[in-house]
Amino acid sequence: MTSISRSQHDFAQAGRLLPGGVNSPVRAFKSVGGTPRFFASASGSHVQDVDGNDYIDYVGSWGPMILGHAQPEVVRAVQETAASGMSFGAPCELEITLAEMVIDMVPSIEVVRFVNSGTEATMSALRLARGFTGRDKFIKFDGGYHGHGDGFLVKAGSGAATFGEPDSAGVPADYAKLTLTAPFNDIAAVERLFADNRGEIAAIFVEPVPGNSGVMDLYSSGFLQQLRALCDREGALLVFDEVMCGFRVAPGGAQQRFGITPDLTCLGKIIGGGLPVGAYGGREEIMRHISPDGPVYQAGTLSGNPLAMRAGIETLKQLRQPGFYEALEAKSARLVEGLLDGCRAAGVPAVANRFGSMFTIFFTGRDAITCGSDVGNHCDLDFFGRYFNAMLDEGVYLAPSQYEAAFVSAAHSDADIDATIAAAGRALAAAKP
Ligand code: KE4
Repeated sequence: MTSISRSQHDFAQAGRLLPGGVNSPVRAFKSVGGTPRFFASASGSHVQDVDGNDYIDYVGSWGPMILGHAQPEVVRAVQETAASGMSFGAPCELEITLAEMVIDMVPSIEVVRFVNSGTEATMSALRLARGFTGRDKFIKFDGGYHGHGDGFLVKAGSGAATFGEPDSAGVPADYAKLTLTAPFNDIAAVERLFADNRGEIAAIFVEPVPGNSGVMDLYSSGFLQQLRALCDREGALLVFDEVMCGFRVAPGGAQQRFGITPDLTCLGKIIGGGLPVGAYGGREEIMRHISPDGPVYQAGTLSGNPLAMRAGIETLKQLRQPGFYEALEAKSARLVEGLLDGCRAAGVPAVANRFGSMFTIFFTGRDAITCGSDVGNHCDLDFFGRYFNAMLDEGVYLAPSQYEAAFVSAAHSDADIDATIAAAGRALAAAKP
């Protein structure tokens, strides 16, 4: 066991200053136990904590660091841009450049608006969908996460066909009622919601590759295609929340990989290359409803700032290099197969869901994990917690929850993959009761 005394000291100090000692809840390790590591530095596929311990990183800041940490060209571009001003609060040409790249890469986007986080992107897209359709209700899925906008912090009401109920204190019950929920891959439940709320549903919000119940597959069952057809029939907008899977599972995101065209797309994470950038975009006739073109208001002090725009531009530039995704695919496939082989060798039942370089290993005896409730009902969360901490001790940094995804970056080497597979074998043995 390596020393983590400085992280322990820092966590105690941070706990006196910040709620839970963190600025985002999942970082507090609540579901896995142990002390969150305070990071001091990161480079490529590795991060270093304040006690000098080194880890192979599969969180990548929850997705943005697809190139690897401190990627030299991105760092140089940010340094250069910062020297000419961090934020203007006025238009700059870098916004045009990044917009052109996003519109060129993401098939359904004709017009785009930059914001500062995935949450801002989804909450703005929801307001836009309501403003464009004149309808107030919308559908999301149990286990889908779209940031912390009030309308999204809602769980299924008692009985799938009733209204949503707040999933957080502070969300008014009357507002949560406008959020309808259904299980992943259950098209009959979605049909029922439309039947019971005819003409009142503005949109369906879905992560086309969900990553917040662990990675889920909504494509193989035809579910995504059925949602598209339902929205066409009912006059609702199909909104792809590609904050996590955008630029991750393909250059044009899940919509390009699956050949399904949403009406609106939400982006974040990778688009900022590690700096705060979110975006939402779609068909011109919809996006022209956004102020100052139209009546739907949305604004932001730091939206489009030159620093964040330049980090995004340099990141997307590198994603577009020939062979980038093919190399990621090969590495990710080898890693996941090696991890599953290790589980079989250790007699630990497990399955994996993977799309490109985002994946989740579920510790379960089921043949497949296909919806959010499967994770709570059929995965061994205690085992995951022991495995997670054993992997930390082995120098491998995973997301501290079975409900999250792991990410492979362009910087992960063959040696990293081999070391991770070997470490997992030892961690599985350590985690067994
Ligand atoms: P942010 O506001 O955190 O930039 O984005 C919210 C968001 C929206 N949509 C999807 C599909 C997302 O995955 C996210 C944020 N993802 C989480 C990871 N599960 C961020 C990590 C955190 O909350 O600390």
